[in-house]
Amino acid sequence: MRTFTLALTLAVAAASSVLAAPAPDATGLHRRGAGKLPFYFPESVYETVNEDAASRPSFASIPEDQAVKIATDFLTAKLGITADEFQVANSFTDASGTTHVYGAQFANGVRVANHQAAAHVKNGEVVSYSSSFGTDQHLVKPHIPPVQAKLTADDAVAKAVASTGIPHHKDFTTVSEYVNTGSAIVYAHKLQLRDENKGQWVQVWVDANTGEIVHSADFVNKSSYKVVALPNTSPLQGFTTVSNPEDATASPNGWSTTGTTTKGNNADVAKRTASETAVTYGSGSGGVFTSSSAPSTAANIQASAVNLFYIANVLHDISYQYGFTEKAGNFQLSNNGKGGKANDAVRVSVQDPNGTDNADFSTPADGQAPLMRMFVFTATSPNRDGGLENVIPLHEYTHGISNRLTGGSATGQCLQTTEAGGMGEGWSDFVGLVLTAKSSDTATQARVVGNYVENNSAGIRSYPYSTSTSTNPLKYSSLKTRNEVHDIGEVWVEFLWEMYWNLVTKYGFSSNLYNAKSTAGNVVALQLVIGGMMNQPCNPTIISARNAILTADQTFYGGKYKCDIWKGFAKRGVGNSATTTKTDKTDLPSGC
Ligand SMILES: *[C@@H]1O[C@H](CO)[C@@H](O)[C@H](O)[C@H]1NC(C)=O
Ligand SMILES: *[C@@H]1O[C@H](CO)[C@@H](O)[C@H](O)[C@H]1NC(C)=O
Ligand SMILES: *[C@@H]1O[C@H](CO)[C@@H](O)[C@H](O)[C@H]1NC(C)=O
Ligand SMILES: [Ca+2]
Ligand SMILES: [Zn+2]
Repeated sequence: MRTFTLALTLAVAAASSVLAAPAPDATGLHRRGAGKLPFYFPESVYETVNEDAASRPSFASIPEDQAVKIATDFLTAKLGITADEFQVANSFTDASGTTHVYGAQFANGVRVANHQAAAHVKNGEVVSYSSSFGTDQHLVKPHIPPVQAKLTADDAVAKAVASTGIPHHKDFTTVSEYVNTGSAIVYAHKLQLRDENKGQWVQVWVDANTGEIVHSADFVNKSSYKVVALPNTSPLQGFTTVSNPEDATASPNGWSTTGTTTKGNNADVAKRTASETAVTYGSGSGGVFTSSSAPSTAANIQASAVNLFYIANVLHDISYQYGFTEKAGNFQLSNNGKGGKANDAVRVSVQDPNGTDNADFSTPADGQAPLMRMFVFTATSPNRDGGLENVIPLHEYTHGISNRLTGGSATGQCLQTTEAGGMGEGWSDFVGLVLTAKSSDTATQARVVGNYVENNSAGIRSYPYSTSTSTNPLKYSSLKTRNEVHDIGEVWVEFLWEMYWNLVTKYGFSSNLYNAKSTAGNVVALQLVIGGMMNQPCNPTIISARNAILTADQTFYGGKYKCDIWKGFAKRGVGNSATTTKTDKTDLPSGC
């Protein structure tokens, strides 16, 4: 395991700990829906028909097609429609033996989009049903207009794009449907609009005769989290409510499974027992933190759980853009059919009872869930919670990324030598720094980690990170006397930090880290570092890890940043003629 402040050398599947930092600005983090498009859905009814059938165990379950027939006969009779006015869209049988049958009303062979109905069959009997187009008592047969369109599907697309400003999502083929608008049934073209960068994805029904949008469905789930919003680092900068922070590509089903707890596809964040059994999840979108009360108060556990859920998910979503995907071995409960091994969402232990003044992260191979343990820090009174200083959980999660990417995700054993483990600590601090960087930062500014939990402006490393050699004098030869992984990591960060600033100075800074294709220096630096992890050998040395970054520059950018990388490393002694003996060499290769 790697820890945040201490050198723990626990065996097993390489755990790691540390500090980390926040993320992108509002543009990158805030996802919104598609505004106020029309939406109408008739009031739905739900009725239990047969409680006895529901509660009886299912003995010999009948074939599913037979259950579907029972459901369909029931619904058509109940709703007063003919067999060809109802079509089943999907059905399945659950573990209790109940067959769920879903469909919609059809008229003139065309689906009425918001006239849905379902029936649920167990032991050959309908146990309950629902519908959104009336019951036998009050079904009003609406006037159905003919299948007639003045506008083509392409016309409808053009009109919808023009009126919403959202591009057409061509993966979805336009179909014709009726839609109940509340005042009439309208014949419409159904199509999708999507802007991945803005997190917008809507389905709209365009009146096939007037071109007006008459109905819509927003596929983007709404959520909000009260957190220490990246790029802020700790509660000293306050809490902010971030809305819809999910990235639609990395987390197509959102972050929270139910929208009510800190449990989802990417992370499972809870207060746990010493044996790591989840006891209390964070809930809703709340988040309270008062520094005058102990971290263990319920409100503070809630604040920490929500913040940790946010950080774990942000880093999941950002690292995804740079290549830490399902196939590369990332941490997800379900991989949505995109390859890799699933069932390994990050488990986070909020205010873990088994330690203090630290944090750690254990990374088994792909397919086995890692564990991030966050401890309370005891330097202050009241104590402080490491889960609220963003660089700490960012640092920890990055141990997971570096362990899974180095040498392939199937191993979990490729950062085990002291030098490789030291770089593991370094990558974790580096990602923390990158995600908490602000556009106003400067190269020579002192960046510290752990200042909040320790209530010490110097932080917990031996020097602040900076390109100034007086603020931070570390160089390659410093490793002749540094043998502890965090001490080694500090030196590695300095090499990366010099490279980062060469790139930011020359190519600028973007506060949107979600666009990995950006040419901004900070985005390029993050891609080079994550790309380097994919290339480097199992248990790399500093020389081979640097060379793997140079290879990433070749593969991603055709070698464009070669000299910016070399100059960064050479300034701190890892120049062209440097060897594993750790003697400083500041020379550059020819062409730089
Ligand atoms: C929205 O949330 C619901 C319930 O949490 C989930 O079933 C659905 O898949 C989510 N959809 C998207 C697009 O995130
Ligand atoms: C966790 O704490 C329990 C008692 O609080 C102790 O027995 C156990 O050894 C600890 N485990 C670890 C991994 O520190
Ligand atoms: C942090 O340190 C300052 C001065 O060093 C001290 O006044 C303050 O009480 C400390 N805060 C906490 C929460 O311990
Ligand atoms: Ca996985
Ligand atoms: Zn660490």
